[in-house]
Amino acid sequence: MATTLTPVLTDTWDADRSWSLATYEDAGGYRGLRRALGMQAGDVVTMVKDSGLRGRGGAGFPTGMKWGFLPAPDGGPRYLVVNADESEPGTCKDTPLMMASPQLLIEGMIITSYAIGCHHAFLYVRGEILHVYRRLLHAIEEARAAGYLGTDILGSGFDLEITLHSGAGAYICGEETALLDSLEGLRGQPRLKPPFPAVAGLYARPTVVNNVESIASVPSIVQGGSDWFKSMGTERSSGYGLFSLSGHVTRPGQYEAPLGITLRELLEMAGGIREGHQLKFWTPGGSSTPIFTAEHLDVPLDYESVGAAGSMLGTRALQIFDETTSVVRAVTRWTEFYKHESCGKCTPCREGTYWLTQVLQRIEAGQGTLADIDLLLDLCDNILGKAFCALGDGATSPITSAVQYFRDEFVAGTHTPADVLFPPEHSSLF
Ligand code: L3W
Repeated sequence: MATTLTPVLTDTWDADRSWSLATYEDAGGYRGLRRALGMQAGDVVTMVKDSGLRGRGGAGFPTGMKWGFLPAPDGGPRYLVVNADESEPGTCKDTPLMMASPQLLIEGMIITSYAIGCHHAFLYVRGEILHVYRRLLHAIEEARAAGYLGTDILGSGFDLEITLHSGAGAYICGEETALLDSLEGLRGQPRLKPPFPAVAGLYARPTVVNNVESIASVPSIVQGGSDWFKSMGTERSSGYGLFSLSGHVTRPGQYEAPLGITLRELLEMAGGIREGHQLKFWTPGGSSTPIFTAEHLDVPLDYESVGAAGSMLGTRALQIFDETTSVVRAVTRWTEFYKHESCGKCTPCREGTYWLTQVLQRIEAGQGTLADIDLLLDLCDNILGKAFCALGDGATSPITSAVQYFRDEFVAGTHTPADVLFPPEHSSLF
């Protein structure tokens, strides 16, 4: 189930057997592919560039521009890798998309592969979601049987195979280069960039890595055209996207809407904060983005406006917390996650997330000191921008923003030790 203002990605989610090829074709599925196969590959890339589509996996990098970074063909293979390793706390859009409409993703993968000259695409799914893996496997088989995959697709002369790969349940494998290492059979750890995957990716060949929702947006862009896509959203954040509302909201779920919608508007569709309670804080884009408060209800949820207000649009995972939630507890829980998921490759992240967890657990237990709050901020300062990949940066975002907006709650978790209250040199005063 999804609520939608822009029925594209979620258009068929409520249909009977929405995941089947028959339902997808009845609703107009694979028309985008037919159109793309009649175009020059380069024109498909231009169309996606012109649409302004930006990566839906968190960073918002322009999708068509990324495709355009691939070097000129040299006769060797080039790959498309779809990142379906969705694991960021609160992020839960790609899983329902793949469950409800797997053919939309497959059609997007075929069009993208055609556009970039790839004949072997990979779909990397997180290990814990076996039901999604099964559904995708079935969908790939249905697509192949119908002539959408394999050799000479729809008589176009274009060949493509898709390999579905299950990860083993590591958050770091959502980082694109760790994902590539994992796909190659290595331990998933991030690689140094540059070179970016576009230049040297899977098996050191040019590779486009895109998020599920980005690729699922491609068929409608090819069908509707770039101007149609740009008619939604804002000037620099065009189109629509999935906004995932979770937590203390009356009707949690997926809301498809143009970028630039506000949380206030989304909450109206979602029945508001649960009855009798008020909004306390929320994440605009998963737990790796600085938290927002009730002050930010009217911030347009596009890349620029959220950035200007001090956070990131990220994955549009809107985790909503009411006044019954301890911000210290929430932040501690997120930090425990990052500590657990740190791959250990770099010292700032490996040691820093461990240390942050110790300090936060002390404060949560009411055993912290006032100096611990400065220590938290100092640790964050020593991780941000100094870790090997975005995991470390992300771990600091909820902490620094929570201290900024709710310092009192951190202070309440401290006790002032006796040697500070009664320093020995002042003992004669007492
Ligand atoms: C070629 C250049 N390619 C950049 C490509 C790059 C990548 C994309 C974005 O992190 C964020 C992170 C999370 N030549 C290029 C180039 N590229 N310059 O553009 O790159 P980057 O480094 O900006 O971001 P990233 O490392 O992909 C993603 C945030 O998303 N996030 C994500 C959460 C969700 C999950 C999950 O559930 N699996 O990760 C939430 O906020 O913190 O900042 O493709 O190669 N010159």
